[in-house]
Amino acid sequence: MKRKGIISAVSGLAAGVLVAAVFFADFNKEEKASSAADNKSKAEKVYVPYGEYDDYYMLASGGHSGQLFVYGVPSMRKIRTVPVFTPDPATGYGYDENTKKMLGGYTWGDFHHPAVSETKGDYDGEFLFANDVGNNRVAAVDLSTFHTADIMSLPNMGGPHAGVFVTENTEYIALPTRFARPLGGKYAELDKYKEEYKGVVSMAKFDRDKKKFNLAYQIMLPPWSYDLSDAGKKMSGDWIVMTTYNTEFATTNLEINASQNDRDYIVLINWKKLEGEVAKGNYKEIEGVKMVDPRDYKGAIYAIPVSKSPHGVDVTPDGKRFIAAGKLAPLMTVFSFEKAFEAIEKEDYSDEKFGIPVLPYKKVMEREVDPPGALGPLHTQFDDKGNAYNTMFISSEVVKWKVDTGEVIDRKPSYFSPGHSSAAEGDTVDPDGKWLVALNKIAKDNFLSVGPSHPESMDLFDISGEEMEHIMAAPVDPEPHYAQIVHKDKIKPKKLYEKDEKRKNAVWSKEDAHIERKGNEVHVYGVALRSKFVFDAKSDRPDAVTVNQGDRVFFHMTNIDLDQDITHGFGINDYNLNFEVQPGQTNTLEFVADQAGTFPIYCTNFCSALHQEMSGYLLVKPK
Ligand code: CUK
Ligand code: CUA
Repeated sequence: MKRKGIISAVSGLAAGVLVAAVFFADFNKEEKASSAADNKSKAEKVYVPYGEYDDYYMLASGGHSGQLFVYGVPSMRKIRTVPVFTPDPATGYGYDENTKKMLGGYTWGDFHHPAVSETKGDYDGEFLFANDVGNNRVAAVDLSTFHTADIMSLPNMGGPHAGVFVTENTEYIALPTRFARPLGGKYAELDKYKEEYKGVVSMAKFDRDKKKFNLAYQIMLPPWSYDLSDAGKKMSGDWIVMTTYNTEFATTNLEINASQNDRDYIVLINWKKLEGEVAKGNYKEIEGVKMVDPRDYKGAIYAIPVSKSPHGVDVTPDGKRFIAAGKLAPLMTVFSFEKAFEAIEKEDYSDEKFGIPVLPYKKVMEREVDPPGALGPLHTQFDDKGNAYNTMFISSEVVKWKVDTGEVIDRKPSYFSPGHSSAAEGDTVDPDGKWLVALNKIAKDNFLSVGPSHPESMDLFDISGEEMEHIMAAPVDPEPHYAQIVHKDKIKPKKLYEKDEKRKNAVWSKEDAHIERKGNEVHVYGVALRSKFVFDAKSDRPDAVTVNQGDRVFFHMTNIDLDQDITHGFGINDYNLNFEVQPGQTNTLEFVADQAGTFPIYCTNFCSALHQEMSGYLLVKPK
């Protein structure tokens, strides 16, 4: 294995030389270890024989593609891209009436953190929630169909980066802001930052039956920045923990100005308490949202000092501790919920910051874990044996250590510069301890070159033994920030959309296909089946539709092939339109026929030997 050019990954950092030395040493060790026999057994570990399945779904955020990437683990085969925040012409997402409305005109999103719905702190596999840092949205993907079910805009936010994470029974989907901003996004000079700008946490609720979000309340916070945070579990289930940076209130040149203080803060918020206050009417309505200031309610918010600019905080599977990863400080800090609750109980605090009581660091902190030479710790994952795993962005490695003692057990390089990692069931009360995927920011020479910019890279580690074993790297489109690895038995996808005779706009037989005209609206109630479209059963050309230029046309199409995987597409030549109907699904395409002429319609999704024949015409009579 040849590994070169790694120094540039850490260039610009004072510690670069030191770091490079540390992991060149590691590479040599690794090179000796990977004999041909080892490689064969590695290949066997990821080989899934034809006819069998991967054990896990990896549900990875698609970063600034706005989409969700579905991978199989351990094979690391990509299975699907599920469109979430961005239109997808292949599936017609953002083209058909329903998804177009859901996207609300946005053509991109920046999806950082997926969170699968939980019951008793365990993934229940029903829904996946997603944040959009780019355009302040939260989405729910229905994991029975892998379709986005709802998207909600979040007012008052400056990028909900620090979510999503869910409380242990998905009571709330929490999304703290990244950038402080005046409420309502109003104009306020940067000189007024401290007074006018606010940090906000959105607390969303999701109704699983109606598949709809509602924004229950928002929590107003100081204008700090927040990074990926977590909800408590079991004994700490009423709490959320959040990291902060920029407690300096810097408004320019953050790279320097937001790193001045040696300590930033972890913020503890009792969501249960705030929920009670909101129920009692103790909130202000701001920009149409119930806004609570937790400083008004004793016991609702506390801060704990932490080494500067932490990037993530994660709660251990037993819910007893929370671990902050330093980013700029080369260490992980283990805090104890028990000790924090004790300090709160005894009112053992005297300091405050921005009106928030500050618990004494020494009393709540259990230990600092500082593996020599390990730099840039970001996020923490867990296994079933009481170990934690931290990705080290700068020294490009994964560090395994014992939560109870802080003892470092193993360190393995990753190729290169991992952000998050994701362990099998790694966010639950019951992690599996089988696989860990490091989500790397830099691929360098891992794959055949595709020019100056490379794909991102994902390293698969086997973490079932005492030592971690690096198994393989797989390329991935930009850019998974985080992923959750869910056991395949927990996700129960549907085979078909059930036939529902009462469904609005649906037509279930060829004979019932018809066209209705109301003024300048033309509604086509059509069916798609192998291998034709039927728009009007009574016509001698049932696959042609004639409208007048300027008409508003609705194609309500139902796929009556109740047969798994027989999806029909629907493209209109020259009209820049395509959508699809999955087996048993009804979908509507709405557009104004502003171009006169003759336009072939064809099925875009290969569906049978006569797929090429599956076509028709849209005739638009000139005015
Ligand atoms: S972030 Cu990108 S690597 Cu948005 Cu959780 Cu840490
Ligand atoms: Cu229907 Cu191709």
